[in-house]
Amino acid sequence: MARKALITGITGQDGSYLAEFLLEKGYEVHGIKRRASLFNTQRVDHIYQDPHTNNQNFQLHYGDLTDTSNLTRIIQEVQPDEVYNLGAQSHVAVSFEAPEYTADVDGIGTLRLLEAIRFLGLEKKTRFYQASTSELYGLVQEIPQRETTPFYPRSPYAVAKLYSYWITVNYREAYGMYACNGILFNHESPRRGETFVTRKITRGLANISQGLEECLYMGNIDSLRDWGHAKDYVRMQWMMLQQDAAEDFVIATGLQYSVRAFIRWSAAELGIELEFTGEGVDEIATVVSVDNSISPALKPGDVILRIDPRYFRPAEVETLLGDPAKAKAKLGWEPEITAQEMCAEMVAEDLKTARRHALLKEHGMEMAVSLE
Ligand code: NDP
Ligand code: GDR
Repeated sequence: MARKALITGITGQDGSYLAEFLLEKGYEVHGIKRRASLFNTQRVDHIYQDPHTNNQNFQLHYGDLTDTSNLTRIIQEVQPDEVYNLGAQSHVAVSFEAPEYTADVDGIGTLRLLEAIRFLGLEKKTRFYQASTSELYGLVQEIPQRETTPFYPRSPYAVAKLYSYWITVNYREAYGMYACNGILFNHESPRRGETFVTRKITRGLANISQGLEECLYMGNIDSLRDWGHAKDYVRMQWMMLQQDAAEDFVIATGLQYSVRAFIRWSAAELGIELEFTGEGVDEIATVVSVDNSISPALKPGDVILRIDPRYFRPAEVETLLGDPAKAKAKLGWEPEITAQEMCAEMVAEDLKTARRHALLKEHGMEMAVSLE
């Protein structure tokens, strides 16, 4: 019999890659999707199976992490061998605007799942993975950050995730459940949500290169992050549930770059050389030279990036750098895709979309480009 996995957040970036990965491993994959007024399954549509056919190994269930009875019913129906709790209000800046909702979903949602597993008597059968985060380190107490580094969360998102981290540890210790935390540093891909910084940059610059937008407005571009590729990171989520005993692991590349560096790499992929001038909120980026075969809409002297304080956060996490030594030593895990390779892949995908939109525009079929 195929092993069964239940993924919350299956419609998100990680959920979609993890679902692909588990299907390839022969799992029967179940996922929880939220009811929305528009289709919200774009990231998994390519693996979706017509519900009218038999022997499906990929099934979606309507649900929400705020709904205890719904979660309990789905777990009872599925009887999963593994639960991956990836569902979350995952945007740090948004968590300052919706702190209570974020706490409910990202904090209490985890408790609801753990309690459902226990209540149904599955605590010895069902293994549990919690999507913990480098945001727990917040105001960093040690460089680089490892499993033993003290936490100092700096946002409602991180505080909610701190609760989830500890309730996962607590259920492991109190009830002997196989429950573990992956403390994952930032990971990105062409499927990254459009308002996270890397995707905002690759998509924004690709649009600008084709004349679909004029300027990218950014927040703190001095911020430093340890960026990996989501594909490498979901592999590790599965590996963490295949050990003899549950343990928590930091997943990171061990390399750190600034948001400004990511902007430069993205621009370079589009044949654009940028010069940054000015300071603080007056900083701008100007095109120094451009390859018009890639970026036909631009010329030297164009200002394509400005700072907008609306993207500053009430409390910022300035620097994150992970130490993945434990994951390497105990699980043999190492990232295979570099941040620069990932950036190139993201730009290439966003450029394809921007070119399609530009072509439609040229033929009088302009499509509105969503902006934040
Ligand atoms: P995404 O934002 O891409 O996906 C989040 C998923 O959670 C979506 O499927 C979303 O559904 C779902 N979701 C949101 N609210 C609810 C709710 N109330 N009930 C049920 N599902 C809900 O995040 P990622 O894939 O990037 O991240 C996966 C997890 O890993 C998250 O928990 C995130 O906090 C955590 N994490 C992410 C890191 C990263 O760098 N990507 C690093 C460390 C941790 P919908 O599609 O309908 O919005
Ligand atoms: P983060 O990711 O907050 O680290 O959380 P994000 O990409 O949103 O921000 C990274 C850094 O870039 C700075 N920044 C901007 N960020 C956004 N979104 N938009 C901007 O315009 C902008 N300008 C500068 C931010 O201030 C920040 O310093 C992500 C999420 O996936 C979390 O769910 C996850 O837990 C952590 O990564 C690890």
